[in-house]
Amino acid sequence: MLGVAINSDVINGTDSSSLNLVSKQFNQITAENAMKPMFIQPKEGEFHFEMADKLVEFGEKNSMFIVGHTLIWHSQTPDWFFEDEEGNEVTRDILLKRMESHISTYVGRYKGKVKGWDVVNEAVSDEGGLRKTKWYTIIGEDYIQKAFEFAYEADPDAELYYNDYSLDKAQKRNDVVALIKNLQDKGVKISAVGMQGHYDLEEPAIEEVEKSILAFSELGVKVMITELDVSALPVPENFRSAEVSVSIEMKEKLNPYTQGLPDSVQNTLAERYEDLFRLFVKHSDKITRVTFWGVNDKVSWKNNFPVRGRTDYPLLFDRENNPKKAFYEVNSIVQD
Ligand code: 9MR
Repeated sequence: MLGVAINSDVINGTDSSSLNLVSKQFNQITAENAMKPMFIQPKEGEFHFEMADKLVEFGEKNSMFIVGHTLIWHSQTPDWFFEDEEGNEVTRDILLKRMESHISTYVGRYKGKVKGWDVVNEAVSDEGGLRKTKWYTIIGEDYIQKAFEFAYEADPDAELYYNDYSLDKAQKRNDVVALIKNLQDKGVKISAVGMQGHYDLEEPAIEEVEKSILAFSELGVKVMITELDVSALPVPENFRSAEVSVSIEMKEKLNPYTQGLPDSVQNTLAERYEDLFRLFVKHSDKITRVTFWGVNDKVSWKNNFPVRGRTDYPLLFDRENNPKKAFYEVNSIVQD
């Protein structure tokens, strides 16, 4: 399966060119933002399903595999989950009830329609061990297990995923292997690990991505590349995960292609995509899908991360939705 994350303009149909392209080129969709907790349940008990309904309707109409992103995450989750009316932290029991209610209402609504869920997103910290999110500090480390159990109860047939970035790094890879084993030991259903795949022209090394594909699939779960993009821009020094602020002078150096991508870099990008897809095809018995994080270069989040306001070229389609060299490269590999 080849998938893509779509933003609200695509879901609404206001970006009809992208909508059209998505229906022709992809057979799986994920909402880039619209199905995150802050949009689904901005206030306790107030569910907003309009956008998710539209996405599901579009996906079903086009026979696409629909993925729900995401149920439990530290980001884009409203504070009310964790606080009482006075703003004090709630107890474990209350937070578990809120988690259950969010998951059962949401997953229950799309039972049989949303075929796979990013149940827990980015629970492992870059420094090692579990990230100390509010979910973790209030509920305890079994919050992950609980989230998977609630999702399973709401739709036993849905695929249930753990999704994270930098999974090519040895420490995170090992932490996620331990996390999955732990869930499996407890009898929790987990179908696949999502390796997000926010890459650049140099990192990560293909061998490191391969090690992770092998390590996860050895656990008996499937692997998915869930948020693929390849930044064509210089990476700020000592940055690879957090947002950085830079001086104006520095920003010019870090934003060299405002007038268009030189052919040489276009070729390098296509080669990088070629290397990645050769790896994915080599392991097609383990990898169930590859999903791009955005339809085209114009709407990619990479234009604003890790430095705001740059002109990046991370996807297969350019700012006018025309296929780039990387598109033809990927296409020829997946068609083979
Ligand atoms: O692409 C999304 C961007 O529009 C949002 O501003 C951002 C907010 O955190 O989330 C982006 O998507 C993220 C995804 O949901 C989870 N993995 C990392 C993605 C890039 O930040």
